[in-house]
Amino acid sequence: MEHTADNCIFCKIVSGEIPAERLHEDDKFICIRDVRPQAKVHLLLVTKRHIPSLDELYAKTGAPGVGEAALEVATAVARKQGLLPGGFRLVINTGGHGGQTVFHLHIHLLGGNDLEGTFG
Ligand code: DGP
Repeated sequence: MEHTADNCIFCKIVSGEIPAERLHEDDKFICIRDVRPQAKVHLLLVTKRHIPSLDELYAKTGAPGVGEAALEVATAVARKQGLLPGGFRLVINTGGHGGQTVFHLHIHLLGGNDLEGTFG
């Protein structure tokens, strides 16, 4: 199936068509809870724009500053959610081999427990 903004679950969450608690919102991102948490705290920082993947961000879309802003916002959210100074992990699955299942750019923010020994 082609991954377009029309059939994108995260676009529907961004637009409000599907309701979700927003732990953060700014002009570029929303932050929501992952429905299948893999850590005590498992959040998703989701771009407001429909950018299908990290590859698309840099190769095609031309959305300047999104990558840099994402790291800054993710760190600020982690701090606000009490994940510091304990620590946290950011993961961006990219493409099928990378384990990406939702083709709308998002960063997994994991923390709240010791993640040593787990990856992704
Ligand atoms: P990835 O495999 O990196 O594409 O991660 C997609 C994540 O999105 C996965 O951990 C489950 C989560 N997810 C899928 N559908 C929904 C949804 O409708 N709402 C929320 N909050 N999370 C979702």
